[in-house]
Amino acid sequence: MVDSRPALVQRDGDIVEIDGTSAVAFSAVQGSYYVSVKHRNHLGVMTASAVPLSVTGTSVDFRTSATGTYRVTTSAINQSQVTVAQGVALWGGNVVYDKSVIYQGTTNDVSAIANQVKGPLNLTGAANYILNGYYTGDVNLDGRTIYQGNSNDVNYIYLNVTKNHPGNATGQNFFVIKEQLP
Ligand SMILES: [Ca+2]
Ligand SMILES: [Ca+2]
Repeated sequence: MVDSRPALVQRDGDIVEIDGTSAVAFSAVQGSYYVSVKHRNHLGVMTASAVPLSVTGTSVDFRTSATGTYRVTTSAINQSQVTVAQGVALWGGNVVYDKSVIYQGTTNDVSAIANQVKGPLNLTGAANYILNGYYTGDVNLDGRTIYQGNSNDVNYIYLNVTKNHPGNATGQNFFVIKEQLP
């Protein structure tokens, strides 16, 4: 890694400096680089080839499959992004930040949501308690971590693992979605 920056994802998908408006700037010398983005509870993604970066600014659009992305192998189990209605997106549901989205099995991301919801603010330990705030269990980024009930965050993990991944044709609960970074 040559350089990295903390940045802010805006609601429309733009990634900007943490001042909320400026383009993300790096201090590395002008040249061509692989560009990757990582997120606190999504799987990271990287361009398949080096992108020329200069002071004039370069747009890298990870929302379109036309932007080639790196995959460990071309096997169906290695998918760098999920196909969504708007194009392609980062795989959501990496609540336990370990480069994998897991619905069922060891180090699954679902139990982590339960643990966060059943934390000290939830005095009765209710499974349908709505935990407001900035937590990795908030998979859909609506400001609420929900384990059970309407708009729960677990369902996104379930759908990504069992329905949305081309490498899991039989819809197995224990399929592991792996981050596609070198
Ligand atoms: Ca994980
Ligand atoms: Ca949520």
